[in-house]
Amino acid sequence: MLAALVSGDVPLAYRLAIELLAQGVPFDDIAVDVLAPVQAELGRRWAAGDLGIADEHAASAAVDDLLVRLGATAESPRGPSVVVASAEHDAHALGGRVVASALALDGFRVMFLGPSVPAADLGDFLDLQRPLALALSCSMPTAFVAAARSVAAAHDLGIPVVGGGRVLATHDWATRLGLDALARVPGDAVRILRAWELSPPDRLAAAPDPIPERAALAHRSHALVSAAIEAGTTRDTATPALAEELHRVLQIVEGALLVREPALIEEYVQWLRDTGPSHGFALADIDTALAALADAMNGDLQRAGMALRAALS
Ligand code: B12
Repeated sequence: MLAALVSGDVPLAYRLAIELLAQGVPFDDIAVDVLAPVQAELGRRWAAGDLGIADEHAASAAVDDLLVRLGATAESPRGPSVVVASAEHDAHALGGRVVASALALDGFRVMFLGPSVPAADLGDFLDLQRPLALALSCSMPTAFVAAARSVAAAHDLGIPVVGGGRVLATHDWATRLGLDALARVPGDAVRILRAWELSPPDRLAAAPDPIPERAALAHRSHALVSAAIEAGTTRDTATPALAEELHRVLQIVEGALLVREPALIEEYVQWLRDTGPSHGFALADIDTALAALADAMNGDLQRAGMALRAALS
């Protein structure tokens, strides 16, 4: 399957998947035991610098194509409609696509919006479509703040939200993001949504308390990143990519404060240190830039700066 997907041989991957389904292997098992490890292997190769972004995009597009084909084998939908989307700032779409296909195969009418959907636009779409529920995918803590905004947009319309995805499955973030339910695998989402079809949640979950740093982070993030970059990058070619990473670090800091979990910052910094050198950043540049970023977070952002500094030691 890995060889077929990396080389873009979707028809072969499709035949293999159809064969598994015909042998009675549940769709969930194919997604969890076959496609997720394939993608994890791609991730490992990318992190080690052995696979370029274009190779990863090609393989992800092949997986996406495969999932669409599998979802299209469903009969005409009989069930209620469900909107599936990834939160804004989350470019990962395949988890949502798996859920969309699983729901379609179970008879739901699925509207799949793909990656990085801004909460306001999501709200407009939900208002027009009035689905049974929103299934929200979140792969990275960079998208936590946006995910909470997406949940709020659905709740404003009285629409419940089931969440899932790589980062949500690791801890019980559900209550801290205001989700009405958390599903670890697509099959769980199918069961939860079937239960909501019969009896929607009595009360929607409470939203997390907004963090006081929100406005200052929104206004100052560009200036903060510029200050951190000026503090010392030795290779100009790496600057735009490093700036992008620093913006993500700020999103992580904001997300970590929202869900009250400082360890998220440390994990992400470690990830950056581990993978940066194989993507053109000198380790020393990363550390200098992160320390400068933490130093620049003064005034209204003192608490956020302290959280980042603590993660650097
Ligand atoms: C493909 C990929 C990408 C592609 C995504 C393409 C696409 N069309 O989706 C691209 C290139 C865009 C990408 C970008 C980035 N990525 Co990426 N990516 C991956 C990779 C290799 C595979 C993800 C995937 O598709 N998995 C397969 C799907 C099917 O699995 P899944 O998403 O977990 O979904 C399953 C469950 O979680 C669940 N599920 C998912 N959603 C939902 C929703 C509901 C409602 C339910 C019920 C269930 C559910 O069901 C699915 C089936 O079991 C992972 C590595 C990995 N091990 O996962 C890294 C990974 C997630 N990426 C990572 C990173 C860091 C990034 C970048 C920051 C890299 C960069 N510096 O640019 C950017 C972030 C961009 C952004 N703004 O979000 C890290 C995250 C590390 C961390 N600590 O958070 C990972 C883990 C790679 C790594 N090991 O370093 N990435």
